[in-house]
Amino acid sequence: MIVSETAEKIKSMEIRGAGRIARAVAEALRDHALSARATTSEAFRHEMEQAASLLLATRPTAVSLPNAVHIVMAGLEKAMTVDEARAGIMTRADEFIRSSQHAVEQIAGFGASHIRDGDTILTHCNSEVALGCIIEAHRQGKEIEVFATEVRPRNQGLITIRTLNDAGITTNFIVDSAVRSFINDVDLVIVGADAVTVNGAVVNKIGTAQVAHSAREARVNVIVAAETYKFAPRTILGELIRIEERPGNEVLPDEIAKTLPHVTVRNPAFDVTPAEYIDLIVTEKGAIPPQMAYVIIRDYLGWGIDEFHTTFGPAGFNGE
Ligand code: RUB
Repeated sequence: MIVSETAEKIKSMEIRGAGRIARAVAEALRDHALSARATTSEAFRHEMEQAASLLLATRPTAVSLPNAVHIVMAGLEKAMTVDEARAGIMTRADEFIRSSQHAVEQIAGFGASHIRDGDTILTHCNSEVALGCIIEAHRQGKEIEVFATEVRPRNQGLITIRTLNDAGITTNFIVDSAVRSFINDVDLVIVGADAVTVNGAVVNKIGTAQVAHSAREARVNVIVAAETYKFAPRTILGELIRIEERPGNEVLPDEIAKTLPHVTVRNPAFDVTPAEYIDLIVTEKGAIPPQMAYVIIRDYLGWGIDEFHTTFGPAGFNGE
């Protein structure tokens, strides 16, 4: 798919969910490298950087996006010729896509082992990795039941209940504000992540923090399923994750909004759940307490602070 098409689909949320966004970006950069006409390595690099910038400008919160760009663009390092640069990008993109898919499978296995026979699980939004854990537990023969939220305003819960239904899992569909009413029937909350910061806070779909807060109060464990490339290296430098605020008409139709001149609709797409509300983050490298997020950034993303400055300049690679 061409880069502008992928960028448009990410913006419009036709491609959504942090993992899918990351793989789509890697694929777009690979296809762009394949079709680039540049005849010098400088021109090739310039073309690739322009493509990367377009992709980076689509949605600001899921750190999987700049991380995927960073990982794939590292294929330009040490390349002397256009052919070497092209091969570098394509190899890195293919590797990223393969390892991302593998990570989803590994997390499903690790996550399922935290689900007991007879458990009732609550999930919020539509996370491929969180659902992977639930479906794997069901596949292992555990009797489980799920509560899935609606996820206003974009209703990602509809995708979740379709997936759970197709897997044959007994599911209760509830409005977001019913979480507190049902939390005492729940044994475990499992959600995904768009970003994990160095202090173990998890950025995920708006409402996740309320879910985690209810769970905390009811002594229900909260597990976050997240691939290591959803950890945010630049938070080590003090950078904050930018929370996307989407158009108000996703919440209130324009024709109603225009009759209410004193009302402003606020529509943040994500919120931040503090580390103390999270019991475990399950990654493809194993489960960690959220307080160990730094170790994942250091050991598995393997990015030193110097690299932020040398590869993408002091402003960083996320286009901010
Ligand atoms: C999706 C969302 C998901 C995470 C993790 O938000 O918040 O929980 O991205 O998903 P949106 P996954 O619908 O706005 O993109 O586990 O699939 O990567």
